[in-house]
Amino acid sequence: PAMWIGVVSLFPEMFDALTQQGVIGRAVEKQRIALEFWNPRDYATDRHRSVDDRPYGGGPGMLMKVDTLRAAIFAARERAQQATGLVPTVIYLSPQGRKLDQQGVQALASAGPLVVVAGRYEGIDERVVESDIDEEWSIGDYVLSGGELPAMVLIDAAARLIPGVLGHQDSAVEDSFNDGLLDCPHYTRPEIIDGRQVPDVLLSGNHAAIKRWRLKQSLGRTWQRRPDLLEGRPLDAEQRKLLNE
Ligand code: 6GU
Repeated sequence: PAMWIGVVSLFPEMFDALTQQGVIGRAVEKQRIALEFWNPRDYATDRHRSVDDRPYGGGPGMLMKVDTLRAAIFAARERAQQATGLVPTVIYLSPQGRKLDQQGVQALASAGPLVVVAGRYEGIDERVVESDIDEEWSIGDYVLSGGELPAMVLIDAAARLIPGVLGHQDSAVEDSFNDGLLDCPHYTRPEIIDGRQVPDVLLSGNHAAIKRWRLKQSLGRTWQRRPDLLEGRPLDAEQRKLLNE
C-alpha cells in the first residue's frame, strides 16, 4: 500500500462509513490504503472490561483508562513498524491540537505510516500525550463527542492526496484549496433552471476563456467569503498571466 494507517478507537465500526463507501472505500479494497484497527477494550482484563477511569481532582466525566489505551497504542505502533519497516507518527485528535488545514493534510499524507488515536470521554491522561503521542491535531474550533469523526476527516483528506486513490476524473490537482483559493461555481444540465442560464462562457468551448473565468470566480469568492485566505498571498505566475490575457 502507498499509505499505512493504524487506528486506535473504542468504536472501530464507525470507520465503516469511511472504508465501505466511495473513493476511499475503493482504495482500501484495492489495497492502496492499509487501515488496521486496535480497540483498547480488547486489552482489558477485568470482569467489566473497563476502558474508562476517574479523573484525579474529581469533577464530571471520565478519562480513557491508561493501561488499555497504551496497550492498544503500543500494539499499533509495533504493527506499523512490522508492516512498513518505518517508525510511525502517532497522532492524537483533540480540540487542543494544532488546527488542521490543507497544508497540514499534505504534510500528514507524506509523513509515512500513521497511528491515529481517537479519544473518547473527556480525553486522555496528559502523561500519555507526553510519552506516546508525537502530534496533536484538531479539525476546528467546536467540540465533538469523540475523536472518531476527526480521525475519519484526517484520513479522508490525506488519503485522497495519495496518487491513484482518486480517479483521473476527480484529480486532487484541481481541488479547491490546492492553490489556496475557494472553488469556482459549477454547473450541469439542464441549461436553464427556473429561468437561470448557465454562464455563456461555459458553453463557448473556449478553454482559455473558461479557465480565466474560473480563476476570476475563485478569486472573487475568496475575497468576499474568506479574505483571510488572501492575506500575504500573491498570485502565482500562471494566475497573473491568465488575468492579464
Ligand atoms: Cl480532534 N476531537 C473532538 N472531540 N472534538 C473536536 C476535534 C477533535 N476537533 C474539533 N473538535
